[in-house]
Amino acid sequence: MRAYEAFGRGRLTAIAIFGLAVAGTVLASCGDDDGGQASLVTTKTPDEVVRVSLQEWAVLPEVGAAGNGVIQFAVDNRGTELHEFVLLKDGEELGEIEGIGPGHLETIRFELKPGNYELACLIKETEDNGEVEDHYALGMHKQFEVR
Ligand SMILES: [Cu+2]
Repeated sequence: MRAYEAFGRGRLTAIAIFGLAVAGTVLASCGDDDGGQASLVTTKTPDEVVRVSLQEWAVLPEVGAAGNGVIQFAVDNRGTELHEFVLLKDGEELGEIEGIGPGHLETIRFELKPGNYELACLIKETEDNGEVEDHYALGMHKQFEVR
């Protein structure tokens, strides 16, 4: 009986901890005023503009860091292949410009908090010979700091 009670309490404790963890997660995401990740893309007036060149096989921002706030990335494909521009944080995609053709310049704005981000091209193409060309693995990614 005693053992059973102990087990019962243990389970309740486990449930309570789980409940707190869930509540904590919910509070954390509610407390983050940006809400969902998609809302990091904005149409607000930029505080800063960062030019980024794409080429085979590199993502080359003209600066490695920017101040927090609204940052506009002006992305220029100087390569000969189709590329894209993706902003990542901890491996999660925060937004992207898909399919930027060679010679094209496109822009995207994000409202960003301080932290370490990554600029990348995530295109994976299967060549005629069956080989997969993975732009990220070939080197198309670069750390970017928001201060
Ligand atoms: Cu690419």
